[in-house]
Amino acid sequence: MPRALITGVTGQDGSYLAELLLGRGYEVHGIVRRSSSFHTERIDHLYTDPHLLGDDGHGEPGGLRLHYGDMLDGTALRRILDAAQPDEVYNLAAQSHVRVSFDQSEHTADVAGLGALRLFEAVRDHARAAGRPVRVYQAGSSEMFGLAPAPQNEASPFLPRSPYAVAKVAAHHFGVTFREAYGLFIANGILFNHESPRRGETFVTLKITRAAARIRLGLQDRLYLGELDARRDWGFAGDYVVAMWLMLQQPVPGDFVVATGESHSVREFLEAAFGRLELDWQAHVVLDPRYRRPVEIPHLCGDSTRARATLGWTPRVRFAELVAMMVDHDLDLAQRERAGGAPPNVGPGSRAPGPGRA
Ligand code: NAP
Ligand code: F7E
Repeated sequence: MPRALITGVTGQDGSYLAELLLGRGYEVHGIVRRSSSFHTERIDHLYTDPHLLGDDGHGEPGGLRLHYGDMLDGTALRRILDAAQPDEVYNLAAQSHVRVSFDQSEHTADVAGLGALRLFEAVRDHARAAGRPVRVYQAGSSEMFGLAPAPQNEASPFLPRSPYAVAKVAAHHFGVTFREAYGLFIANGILFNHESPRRGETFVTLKITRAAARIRLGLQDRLYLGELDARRDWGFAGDYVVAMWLMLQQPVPGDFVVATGESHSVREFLEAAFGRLELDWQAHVVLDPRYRRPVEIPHLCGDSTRARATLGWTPRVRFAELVAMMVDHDLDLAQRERAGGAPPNVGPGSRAPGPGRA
């Protein structure tokens, strides 16, 4: 039975990837940060309390197993590698919000940049000590391209425009360096924006679909947003984790752009999402400078020719279907909220803007 370790398993991509790997017969190990409150909603449906299985720590292989750890703690990463003995490691952990990375630049660089280095060093030592190969996926981002003209592919320059993007560029180069210096199998995915009903609430897509659904049901009236003209290449997270897995099944490691090849502005996303609910977004959206970044990236649109040719990967969900999936999910959520009588001031854009609502 193959074993995989996922950092960032509690995030959007971590949950889809864990589902994919469990479905393919992997034993999946995930790293969870200690928190004062539960934050495992995205993977609760995949996890069985070992006590219910009669597991004394030496139970049957398989399933999802969770370990406390943090990308800031190299010792813990090494112990987790020893405990999990993974064949494949997926490094998805990051402070992944671009706007927040301007507020928490050192932390973002530590987790997303140095964190990757800590993990690669730990994998290098673990693989040597265990005497077997370990394949690593590094979650790179289209943000690394920054101002490089669209469409961006593997040959485009990295011109990052945020602390987040700079940290991801560093992680990318750590990966290439460790591949060349030590012969480690490290594949760098360069993924363009990918969304789903499990997206974090402060990313623009889910912020819009959540608000549109609540406005439709009279649970809120306004949605506060920043830049509306920026264009992004939005795909479905469930499709993108397949590309991650395929990268680790190749005979040699490489770097791959993963994208739909279609870009839309935030304005177009608003039109599609509100339009599905027969609402006029212009009657509800209020521009709020606090949601703008100090510098913006105007246009990201990926050319994933290499991934399509080499991995045989292709995105199944296109823009209109993605928007519909998210709006329909959030409408169902809002209907349940209304039925439960939750207070009307709960939801993105209607709460007092705070650090968590960026
Ligand atoms: P996400 O939903 O924000 O999840 C990030 C994960 O990282 C969460 O599990 C989070 O744990 C964990 N994490 C944060 N800080 C950590 C730390 N110090 N130690 C250990 N874990 C930590 O992000 P996502 O959308 O799933 O994206 C997955 C990865 O792909 C990220 O690295 C992101 O930067 C990258 N990426 C995403 C996109 C996209 O469009 N989604 C595109 C390109 C690249 P908590 O639950 O405890 O916060
Ligand atoms: O912003 C604009 C914002 O925060 C998209 C992360 O997964 O994808 C994501 O980064 C656009 C930007 O995603 C609001 O200025 C307007 O132009 O949803 P976002 P992102 O910054 O593209 C990349 C590939 C990653 O790697 C990242 O980890 O929408 N925008 N008004 C807004 N954005 C937010 N969040 N909130 C607003 O109110």
